[in-house]
Amino acid sequence: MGKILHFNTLDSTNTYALDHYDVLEDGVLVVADAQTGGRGRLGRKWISPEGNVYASFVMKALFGEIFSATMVSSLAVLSTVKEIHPEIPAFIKWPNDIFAGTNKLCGILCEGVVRNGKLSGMICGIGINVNMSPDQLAGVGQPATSLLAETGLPTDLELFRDQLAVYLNWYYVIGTNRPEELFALWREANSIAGREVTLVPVSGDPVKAFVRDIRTDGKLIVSFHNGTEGVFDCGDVKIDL
Ligand code: BT5
Repeated sequence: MGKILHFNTLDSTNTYALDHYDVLEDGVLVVADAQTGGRGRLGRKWISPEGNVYASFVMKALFGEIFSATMVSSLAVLSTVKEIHPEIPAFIKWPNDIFAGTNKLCGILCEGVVRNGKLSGMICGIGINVNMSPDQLAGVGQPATSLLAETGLPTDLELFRDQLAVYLNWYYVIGTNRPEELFALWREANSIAGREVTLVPVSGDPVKAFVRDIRTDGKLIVSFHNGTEGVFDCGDVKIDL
């Protein structure tokens, strides 16, 4: 079973884990019942009321590409959701989300820890909407869902966090021993290869493309409608249905 360090409220579990990295054990999961300053990517906010899972996984071993840390986290979330609620149509939505259907269920923010000018480890922050009500979800600002909204049933947070910690350590061990196997599992769980998508870069206009494959560093190999090819790694993707 994975080790868990529990708090009632933190500003952000990622900030706590980054600030206390040197004294935290490898493989520990820092969890909070609520966050007052939950963070997304690129300075965005993560809405963090009580009732959900907010967790940061401490990885001191580096393996494969940097993106491997995100692979560990997204596979662990997907396995936990599928084990507790197999009926939910959850999937990994490139690059760092778990979706159910067309709605965001979970966001992941992996941050590097630098010591003496070198990457020393990774902190992977995971926010999963568990018992968030439809009213609360409406305030998120983009299509979002929760385990409660999907199933109509409340989920035991402690059970979910315990299972998540087990799966995180499970995929962490696979990644450190056999990074190519971790990548194969992640690639398979990712529904994006072979799909028509709209690439939404961080700056610039959205553009339609076909995803040919995913590289081991997590970047997408795409072809555009004018016949050219490219690599996409910076921004979001909308899957064209
Ligand atoms: C993410 O960012 O999806 C990464 C979120 C990581 C949150 C975890 S919670 C534990 C740990 N501690 C932290 O402080 N952070 C991590 P991004 O792809 O940038 O998505 C952010 C966008 O998602 C926001 O701009 C909103 O549109 C939307 N959003 C905010 N809160 C949400 C929620 N609870 N559920 C679904 N979408 C949300």
